[in-house]
Amino acid sequence: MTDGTAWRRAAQLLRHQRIETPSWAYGNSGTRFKVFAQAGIPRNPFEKIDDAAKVHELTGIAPSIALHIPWDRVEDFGALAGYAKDQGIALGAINPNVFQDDDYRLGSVCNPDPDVRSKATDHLLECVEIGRLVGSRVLSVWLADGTNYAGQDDIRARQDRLHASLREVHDRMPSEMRLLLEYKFFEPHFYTMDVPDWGTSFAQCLRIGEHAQVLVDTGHHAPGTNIEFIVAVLLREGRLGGFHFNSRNYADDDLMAGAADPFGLFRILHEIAGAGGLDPGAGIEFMLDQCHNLEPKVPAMIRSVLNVQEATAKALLVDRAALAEAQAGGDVLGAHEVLMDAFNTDVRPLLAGLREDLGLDPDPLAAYQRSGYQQRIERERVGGSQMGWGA
Ligand code: PSV
Ligand code: MN
Repeated sequence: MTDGTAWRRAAQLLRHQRIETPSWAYGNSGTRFKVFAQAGIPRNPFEKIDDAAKVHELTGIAPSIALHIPWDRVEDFGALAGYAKDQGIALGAINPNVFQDDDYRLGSVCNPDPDVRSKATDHLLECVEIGRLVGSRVLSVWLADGTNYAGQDDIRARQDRLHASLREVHDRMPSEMRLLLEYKFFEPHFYTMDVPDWGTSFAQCLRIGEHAQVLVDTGHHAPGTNIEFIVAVLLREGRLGGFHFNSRNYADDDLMAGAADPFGLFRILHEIAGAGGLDPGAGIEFMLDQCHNLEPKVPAMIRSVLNVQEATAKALLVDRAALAEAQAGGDVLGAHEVLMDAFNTDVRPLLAGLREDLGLDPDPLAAYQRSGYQQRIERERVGGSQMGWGA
């Protein structure tokens, strides 16, 4: 049961929610076994922007697209930003890529070879410059660095190298930019990853400087990890920079956010909402990082944005006064029930109403099907080469 006042308060915050979509999710993707090509896939970063703009047009809450460099490299980044603006969106986080070059076999900024470290650091600095050119305030760093065998390299020396590089980058960023350091517990290395977990990222961020924060990719944890606990601690420390939302069944599956475990997504958003992290200006980046291997990309992205929005709406409907009372009284079952009441609320009609208030179609997926956009891109995007993960 939802009382009108609670919903009105929730709706205020939901109007301001912003979810960034990743450029790479619009390209072809697959597994190491097969990439299935789809019709209508973008052939350049401009067409990726068109797709992201469509997602924003229909959802109203996805007004930016993250770039991955060099996958999204163009001659003139100012022109790319101008093009995005004309389509109604902005360019968001800049994701450097220091994992797809032969030089990075033994790592990028943690590589034992100082020349390779310089090359990687230069690329990070180039991404800072691209960010400055396009008006982005986020440098989102994920490193594939690590080792495969005990004794392969010195673990502490690698942490020192990591610090030296990221400190240099941090200190050369414009003051309004933040460096988000993403962690991942495995892959592509299996003995050590240099940033395997939130603790390592947090410790590095503390030493790097005040504009360094942790990025939580929901797919980058061992099964059973309590992600909302990590979120709560980072929020408390003021070092939660943002998210890469996606779903996983096993590991870094990168399925649609909210598909495999909507309750897990809700629990994360409950922690964020409780700490004021949904307030405008809270500075937490809500980004998606996923690939659509079987399903059509644009509607899958719309679905994912809506899934995050639904989880957020439910989190905002938690009766916090009742929860606090139950918690203070040691009422275990009562407290849990307050949370489950919110989770079990069907927020879809409420969100449809919110969209109507904003002048949007109440059902973005149906609107997409009616729009003819899919047919148009399949018709028009012929010739040239389709973009894909890693290109
Ligand atoms: C790595 O698995 C990751 O989550 C990082 O965010 C990358 O930049 C992204 O996926 C794209 O491959
Ligand atoms: Mn990620």
